[in-house]
Amino acid sequence: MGVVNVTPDSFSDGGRFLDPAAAIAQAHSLIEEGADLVDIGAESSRPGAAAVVGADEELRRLLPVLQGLRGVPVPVSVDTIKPEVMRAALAEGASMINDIYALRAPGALAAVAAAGAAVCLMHMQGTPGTMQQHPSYGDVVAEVKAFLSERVGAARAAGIAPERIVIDPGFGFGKTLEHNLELLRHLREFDALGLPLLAGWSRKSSLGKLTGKPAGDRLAASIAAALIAAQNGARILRVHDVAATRDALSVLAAVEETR
Ligand code: HH2
Repeated sequence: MGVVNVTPDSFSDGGRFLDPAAAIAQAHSLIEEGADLVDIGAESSRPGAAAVVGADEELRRLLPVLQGLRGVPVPVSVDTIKPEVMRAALAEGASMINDIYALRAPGALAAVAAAGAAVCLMHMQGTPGTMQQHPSYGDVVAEVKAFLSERVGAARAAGIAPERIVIDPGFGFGKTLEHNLELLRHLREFDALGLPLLAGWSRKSSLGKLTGKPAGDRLAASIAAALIAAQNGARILRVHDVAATRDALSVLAAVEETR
């Protein structure tokens, strides 16, 4: 999954793709690099993100990009927490909603169910504004798993078919470096939920803590994390650097084929 942020303030690519033409071009490059789907976001969820963007502004950023991507050969996912944005994006050709709130906003379950769309349900403790202040768990793996299991139940009860659901432990969302590492180590335990797992480590601050490098210099660390996630069962990797991640995955695939 290649990421394009149509935002002024995303932590790693903020401002680069705010212009719709630049965002569309970036999505095309990621597809050429081998992305199997693209994820378009128009509201930053970076830790400490202050102002919540209104639905009008989010749609103003998003819709021209979705219009420009009509007919691309891969599914387009939209990273949003707002039901009205979900409905408009799905009407504009998106086929998946990537929701860091896991469809907890009133009306979100119905918006996805009504369109027959796919969804990624992600775990987050708290909200982006405050989530990194005091992340706290008894057993992070068990708690994230229980949350996702509850959200999958809610999605299924709302009429979303299991074939359309992806789960994500939400690396960096209300989690310390240790929590993120613990989840990565125990990713296989999420197999018990019987759904494809998405992992997003690309350029995240935990990698900055491990390497001492700023977001723009975390490619090697991002690939290492992506590869470990893939080895531990992740089926979708949400990344900014598609070509390099693909190269790493082709080595892993070759090794696994001969096992
Ligand atoms: N991470 C980010 C945003 N959306 N969605 C899922 N499902 N999983 C993730 O790990 C995830 C996500 C944060 O990264 P980015 O989009 O690059 O930054 P920002 O939120 O600042 O736009």
